[in-house]
Amino acid sequence: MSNVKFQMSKVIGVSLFVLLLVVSFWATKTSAAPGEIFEDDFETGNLSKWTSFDTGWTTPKHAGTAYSGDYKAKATGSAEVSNAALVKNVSSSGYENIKLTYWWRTGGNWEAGDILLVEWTADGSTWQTLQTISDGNETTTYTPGSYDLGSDANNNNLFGIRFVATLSASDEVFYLDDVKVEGDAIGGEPTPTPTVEPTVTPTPTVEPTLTPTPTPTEELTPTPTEEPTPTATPTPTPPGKPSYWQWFRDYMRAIFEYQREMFRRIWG
Ligand SMILES: [Ca+2]
Ligand SMILES: [Ca+2]
Ligand SMILES: [Ca+2]
Repeated sequence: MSNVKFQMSKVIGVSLFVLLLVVSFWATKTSAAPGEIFEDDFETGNLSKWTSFDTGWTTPKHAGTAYSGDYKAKATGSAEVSNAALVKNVSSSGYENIKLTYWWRTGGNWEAGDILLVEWTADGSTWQTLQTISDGNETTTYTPGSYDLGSDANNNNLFGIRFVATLSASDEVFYLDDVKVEGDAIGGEPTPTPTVEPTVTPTPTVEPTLTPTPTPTEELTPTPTEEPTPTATPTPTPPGKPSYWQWFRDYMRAIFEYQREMFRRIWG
């Protein structure tokens, strides 16, 4: 019994230890993404994270046409959708090696003049093109876009990105999901590393607290159960046989004495 208890507490101790390891590993993973300057997976169901967006840009819910989750940004063609921009001005101050990533696909048959431009700015007004999607580049498979921007993008509070659509008909669409702007913190990445280590170090505190507890339970439980059981067996003393009556009397007395002794031991 007590050995089982001891084994149980060992198991609990080990699982707590493993849990702590997992938690601290998870903490490492989450804090290890320090360079995120901007991200939108559009799961808010709106474009509120963006600086501005022109007519044609929406976030309809439909998991089948999203890259992640249920939502993506969508540009739907119409007569008004000419240079329709989805813009994000975001300061990259404190970061270098700026990188823009996103996932995109198209819908419908684009023609000459249907176009989508992916651009970025270092001064807030001059835009440089990173990618041009036009007639012939249509794909219904989500495709990654990934661009390392120049040093002008570093540590810059005028930094911005935009997606500009010119699509003439309602069946000509562009889907955008999981947009991310990342960079390296200027002056190294010491910030995530110390946060990890303290979380791991407290783990030994679990082991000592658990190991001493089973020892007293082992000693105490068996002691009371052992004592009464053996004492009952030795007492019965069979009587001798002088004459018949004498023997009978002695025999009855012996039984009586035996019972009295037994009662005394059990109840009193
Ligand atoms: Ca999404
Ligand atoms: Ca086409
Ligand atoms: Ca068209």
